[in-house]
Amino acid sequence: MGRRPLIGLFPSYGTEEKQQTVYLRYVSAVEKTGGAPFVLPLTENTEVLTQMASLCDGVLFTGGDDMHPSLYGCCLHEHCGTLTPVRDRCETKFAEIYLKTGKPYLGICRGIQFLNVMYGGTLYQDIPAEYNRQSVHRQPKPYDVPFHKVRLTEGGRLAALLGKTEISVNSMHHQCVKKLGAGLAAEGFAEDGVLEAFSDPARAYGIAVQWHPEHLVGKDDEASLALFNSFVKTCEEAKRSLK
Ligand SMILES: [Mn+2]
Repeated sequence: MGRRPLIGLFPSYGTEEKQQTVYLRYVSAVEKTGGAPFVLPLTENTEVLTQMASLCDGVLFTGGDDMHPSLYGCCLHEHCGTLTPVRDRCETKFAEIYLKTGKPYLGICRGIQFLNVMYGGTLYQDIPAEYNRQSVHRQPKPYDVPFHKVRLTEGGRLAALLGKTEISVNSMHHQCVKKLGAGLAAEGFAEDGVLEAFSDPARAYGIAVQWHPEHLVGKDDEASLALFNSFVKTCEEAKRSLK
């Protein structure tokens, strides 16, 4: 058996103990679909980040705290959530290096918001306060059950990948994409118009979603498995073509 593709997981930052953490659901989902997950370091060291970027066959930009709105040119809204500037700085610096390699990525929750900002997009800092007071995108526990529908863009990358134009997803976010970043393609919207997925058509694999497929992979949810499977498979192919 060949070496599994190495999938870098970007971690969250714990302010109290200055620790980095990753939910094991991400680890399990990558493992289950054929990848070898490893946690990237929270550092701003360019040399280390460059080495890490070249080591990765793919990167999973994980969920987490809100980004500081100054990163997309906005003032802090009173309903913006918890901020972790350490993660913002390290992740931005890493992504600037990694995205230039053209290698695959998958973004989840904060991941879609973060990547959108990296492409020059902006965010609603709080959906009820800034987008629509009636919109509910924070479901109660349990999180491994669908909460709302997502209509996928017909003829889009994600619709082709999943073989359908509508899926049911979970939802644990209070921010979302406002202005879509340059060169990105909208891949799906909730019924209230909230953007739930995009892709970068210039990349072998660049997909980001607002929901949490890693919660549903364990329950063998078809669309969540297809998302992780296709990501890891493209990382495997990209790895071979670069060697
Ligand atoms: Mn949602």
